[in-house]
Order: sequence, then C-alpha cells, then structure tokens
Amino acid sequence: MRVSNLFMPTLREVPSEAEISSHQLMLRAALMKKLASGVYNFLPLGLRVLRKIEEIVREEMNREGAQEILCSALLPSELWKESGRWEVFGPEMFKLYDRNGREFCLGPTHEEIFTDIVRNEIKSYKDMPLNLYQIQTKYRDERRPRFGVIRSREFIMKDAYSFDATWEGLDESFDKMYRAYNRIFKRCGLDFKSVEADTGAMGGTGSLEFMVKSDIGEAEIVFCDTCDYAANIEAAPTFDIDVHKNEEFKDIEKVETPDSRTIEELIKFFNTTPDKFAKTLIYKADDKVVAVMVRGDRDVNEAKVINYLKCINLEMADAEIVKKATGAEVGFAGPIGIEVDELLIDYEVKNIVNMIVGANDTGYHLINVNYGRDFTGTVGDFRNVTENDKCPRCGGKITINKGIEVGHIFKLGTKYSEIMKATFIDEKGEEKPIIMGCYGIGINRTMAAVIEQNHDEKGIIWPMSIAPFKVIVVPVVMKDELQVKTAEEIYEKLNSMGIDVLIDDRDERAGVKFNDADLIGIPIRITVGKKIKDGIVEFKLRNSPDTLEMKVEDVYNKVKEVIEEANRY
Ligand code: 9G3
Repeated sequence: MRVSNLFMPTLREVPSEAEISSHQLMLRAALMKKLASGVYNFLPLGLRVLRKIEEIVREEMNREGAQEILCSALLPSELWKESGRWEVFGPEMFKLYDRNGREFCLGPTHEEIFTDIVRNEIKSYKDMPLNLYQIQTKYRDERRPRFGVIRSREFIMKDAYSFDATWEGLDESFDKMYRAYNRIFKRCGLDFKSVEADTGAMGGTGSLEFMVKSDIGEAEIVFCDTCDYAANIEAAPTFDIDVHKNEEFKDIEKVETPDSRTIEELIKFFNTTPDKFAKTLIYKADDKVVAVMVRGDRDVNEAKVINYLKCINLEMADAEIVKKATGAEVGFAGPIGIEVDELLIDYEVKNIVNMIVGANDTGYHLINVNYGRDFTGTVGDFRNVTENDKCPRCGGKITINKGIEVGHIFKLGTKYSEIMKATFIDEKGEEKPIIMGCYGIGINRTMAAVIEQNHDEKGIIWPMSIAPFKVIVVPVVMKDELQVKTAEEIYEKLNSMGIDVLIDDRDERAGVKFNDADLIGIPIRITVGKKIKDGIVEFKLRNSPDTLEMKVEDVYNKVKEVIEEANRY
C-alpha cells in the first residue's frame, strides 16, 4: 500500500478527551475516529489490526474444535423474556421497536440466542460436545463510557458457547477454551494472566478472567508473591480469624460529632485508628434495603454482597432511603436501631471490641459498641482483601495491581438450559438439561491493551503478529531518482514475497515520514537515503534504538528472518 493513497489522517496533538495512551494513540495514529460517546468508526489501519486479532482468535478457536457462526445483533425480546433477563437489564440494554411495535434489543450478549439455536437440534448425548462461536458486534449502553474502546457502547466480541452432556464434559470444553485463550493472548504479544473471577449475575460454578496488567485497568487483581494464586479482588476471599477478646466491654456512650462524617474526620475527632471504627453502608439490592458493615479502613466487596444476596442490581441507597432506614442523614448510619431488610456484618467487625459506629442520629456517633451484646446480623466475608491480608492459598504475601479484562470464561452449568428447556436424552434414556459454558474476548479491548503494553513517547510499537503492516519503506528525498527507484524496487519485491508492506511515497520532509512511521508503529522500517549511491540502506526495528546499514540485496532475508523470529510463538 502506498501512503500517498492511504486514508491515514494522523494527528499531531493529543485529543483532549483521551485520558489514556491507547485512546490517545488510536486517535492520533488514525486507527479510529469518534462518532459518539462510546461509539467509534475504524479507519483502514485500525481495521487491519482488528481483522488480524480476529484471525488469530479464529485460528485458535478452530484448533480447539469450535465452529464459527454469525448471529443477528437485532434480538427479539421473547427469548430474553423466556430467560427472565429482559426485565433484569434496564437502561444498559439498547431496546427498540420494529414498525409493528414488536420489542427488540441490540444484543449485549447471546446466551439466549445460542441456547435457542441448539435446543431444537441437540436431542441426545451423542450430539455433544458442541462449541459454537461468533465474532460479532455487541451493544451495551454503559453508564459512563470511557478510555476509548476499553469501555465503549458498541464493541466486537468473540463469544463462544459450549454444550455438554456431563460436568466432566464441561470441564474438558472449558479447558479447551483455557488453552485457546492462552495461545490467543500470547500470539497478540500480551503480558497477561488468568485469574480466578466472580461469576456474578451469570451464576454457574466458576470462571476465569484473562487480565492484562495495566495501571489504567479498571479491575483490581490480587497476586500472591509466593505461589501462583491470582484472583480478581471481587473473588479473593477473606476468612474469619478467631481473636481472643481480652479487652473489657465498656458501656456505650453517645457522642456529638457535629461536623465529622467521614472516617478521616472521625479519626481526628476521636484521635484513634481506623480499625476501631465500623462503617455501615446502606444499599438498594433489587427491591430490598440492606446494610453492610466493614471496618473503617476497608472497602465493601459488592460482588460478594451480590453473591450472598443473590440479587441482580446492587447500588448505594440515596439519602432518602438512608433517612428512612436510620432516621439520620448520610454519614451517621449504625447497626443499633437501624431498620433494613438485612444487616450484613464482615468478619472483622465481629472482632472489634468497643467499636465506634454511627448513632443513627444526625451529628452523633456511639462509642464502646460490641457485636453480640449490642447488635447482631449476618456475619460473613463482605470486604475487599488488602495487601495486609495473606494469600488464601499459601498464606504468602499478596500484592494488588490494576488490570484490563480482555477475556472471561465461565462454567455456566444449566442456568439457561433449564429455564429455556434445552434438554437432551442421556445414556440411560433420561431427559437432562444441557450443561453449558460461555467464553468471551473483547476484540477492540485486546487491541487497546496491546497498545497500553507496547508504546513509547513516539507512538505505537505493534507486535509483528497484529501490525497493520509489517514493513514501511521510506525514500528520504523524493526528487532523488535513485532513492525513489530503489525504494520502489524494495517495495515491489517485499510485496511479491507476500509481506504486508507500506511505501511512504509522499513528497514530505523525512522528519514527517519518520514521525508518522513511529506513530503508526510499523515493526520494520527500511530507509533509502543518500547512502544508496553506495548501495546502502538503513534497517531499523520499531522496538529497538539500533539502525543497521546493509546492502539492498540483504534486506529481503533480514526482513524474512525478523518476521519468522517474531512468528515463533
Ligand atoms: C445484558 C447487558 C449487559 C451484560 C449482560 C447482559 C455482561 C451480560 C455478562 C456476559 C457473560 C458472558 C458470553 C460471552 C462472555 C461473557 N453485560 N453480561 O450477560 F443484557 Cl445489557 O456477557 N457472555
């Protein structure tokens, strides 16, 4: 491809709304343009990268025996009503009507659709295992789209669904996907890790997330420094440790704390430490009001609360609900006298002696409060681990990092097959619900994650496997016939070798050409400059500072060698 013909509107300046490198570079390197909040159009270079990632995904899915299909994104409400999820997903689902008033949604995922496709075809245990997948555009009306394609409202997902007759069969299907995902993310040049994850609303018996370490990641990942335990913080458990309470229980006192609402203000006011406080957070859990107590310096783990309550939506209660439950304004909630459907108490709170809590009276707190004597409730694991906690597997030291979730694989079980009557006849002639798994990869998000891990101040540094072009040939002086002729020769020859090659034949200053080549991140640059009169050209890798001078005829083997080296995975 000739750069002079390539639609590649690169940007010098960083677009203001782009906060993270991948978002900035995807706009600056002309990979995509914003159409609306969380909605992007992909330009030639960006689409080539998307297609290369999709091709790697396709090869590895097919290698593990999965079969590709393509479903509509326009989904009839009936199937979602059958699974009971039409009502569950409120504003996050794009809902629309056809001209006859029939209800549809733009597909945010396809569990119901794949289950419907197979339920009339799978009759017997002999028809399984089966794994069907698609690479298709999804729609989710995210509350706050951000970070470009990392959290967008329209995105390409590879979603796969497996169908088995036995739980052992599901384990095998799950392991096949586990293998495929490791090969896919390795081939995309990512430094990633599979971590234990929360299945959340999906239910099922277990799930793994594929995380890419990145400081801009929205997820928090717990790593053990000793063993290879790793988990999304949502799924990292804490345990009840029996502490011997040798401190006397003192009498409760009500203390006026007029302008101390936050833990920080209260620590100063009472001149004590955060572990002497228990904060009481009030939530709306579907149609219930629940209160969750954790130590003053801890965070509530909402995934654990959702799993315990088996609720779909969990959100902080507004001031009005807080007023109704506590009789006080936000900031003074406590366990004594609170009126909620359920009071969840984290293990640590149960062990605090003479704790400080809100008095359920605006401007007041209670001191010397003790679980058991003064309040009770449901005790359990409701908080996030911290780096002071031990590894739940080996007791080692843990570290918490940020990460980008690029893939998620689930052991779904019979959640959808039971409610949608997708059954089969087993060996004993009995009718059983099909045992399912589902597996997703965010294609756009994978692309952004690669850029987050592979860029420098000059631009993107594409791994060879998904680079939009592998080589760019740059004639320095377009008026120099020998430079242009040689550059064209190298370009034609590399093309004839089946290598994706660009030639920057624009009549631009060399500096502009070099900056654009670095910005768009082409792995190999061949520069044809004044030394061509001695038959010498420059060979440079985007991911190395070194420039090699070589004879023109040596370029082709060098390029082949570098590409083959990069392809060894
Ligand atoms: C919805 C809406 C948003 C959603 C879902 C449904 C996330 C929903 C979870 C999944 C699970 C797996 C198959 C591929 C891998 C992930 N957001 N999820 O189910 F209606 Cl609006 O999508 N699905």
